[in-house]
Amino acid sequence: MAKSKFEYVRSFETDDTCLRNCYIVVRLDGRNFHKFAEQHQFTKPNDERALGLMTRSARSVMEELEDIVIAYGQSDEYSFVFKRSSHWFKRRASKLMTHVASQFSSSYVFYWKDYFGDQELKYPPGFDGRVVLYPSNQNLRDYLSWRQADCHINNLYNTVFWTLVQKGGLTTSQAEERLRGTLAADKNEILFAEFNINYNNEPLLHRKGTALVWKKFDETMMKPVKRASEEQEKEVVVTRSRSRVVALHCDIIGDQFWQEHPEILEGES
Ligand code: DGT
Ligand code: MG
Ligand code: MG
Ligand code: MG
Ligand code: MG
Repeated sequence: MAKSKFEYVRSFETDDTCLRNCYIVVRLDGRNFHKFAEQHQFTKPNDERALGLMTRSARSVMEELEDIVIAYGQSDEYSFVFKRSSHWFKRRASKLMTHVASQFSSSYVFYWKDYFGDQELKYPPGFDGRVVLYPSNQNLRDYLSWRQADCHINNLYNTVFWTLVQKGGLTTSQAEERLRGTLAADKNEILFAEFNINYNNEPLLHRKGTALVWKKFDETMMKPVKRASEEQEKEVVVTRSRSRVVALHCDIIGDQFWQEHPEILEGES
């Protein structure tokens, strides 16, 4: 086919192929969710509806796109890990990132009513995205550990902060002042000594965030089969192996999670 004289503009496109043998991580984060949470009356510090909708949207990303082996989410962010051998969209960073971001955003709006019922969605939310490559299994585990540690640090702070305000009657600036310079042990102590709250009994969803992984299961169904030797069709039981996305609220920093889910990490040669 003859090329038009405009064809040369194609050469302005830059190559953004992700390096081979690396896990590709796409992390999304809600744009200005400080305001979004306020405008939609999210409960503080954790809104079950908002967290549920984030995870529903992430599930849609995993089910609709290829090669995502694990996703991890907390607050207004979700990280998606593509397997290191993925060839989806020729590993082009912009394709992967924009597919994740747009599938997630449209799902967030699409499933809004399932979590917020009649409460109106006041304006279209947006999510930023970035791509990071991790060459080793250890790097990838450290990345996910970093996000889960962030979840823990923020949730502990927010739990004490809002307890001081909601139950302790402090103003937000008094609570901020009270917590300045405190360590994790101090925060645990405030909760326990003053409010009889054992932080370790707070919901795992809030303390650990959400990991989405694929779980295999056997599906059995009846299938009509007609053998040559027989006149009539017969129903036989067939079993096939399928996978579904499951949500876990557990520690992903230690070894146990990775021993229980050996299919996530690929061997290193
Ligand atoms: P950004 O990401 O730079 O556009 O700005 P933000 O405002 O999204 O900041 P970010 O992502 O660092 O912090 C997340 C915000 O989302 C934070 O202000 C609290 C809010 N948020 C997330 N989850 C919840 C929730 O369950 N309840 C409430 N009340 N707020 C939440
Ligand atoms: Mg941010
Ligand atoms: Mg944000
Ligand atoms: Mg955030
Ligand atoms: Mg197209």
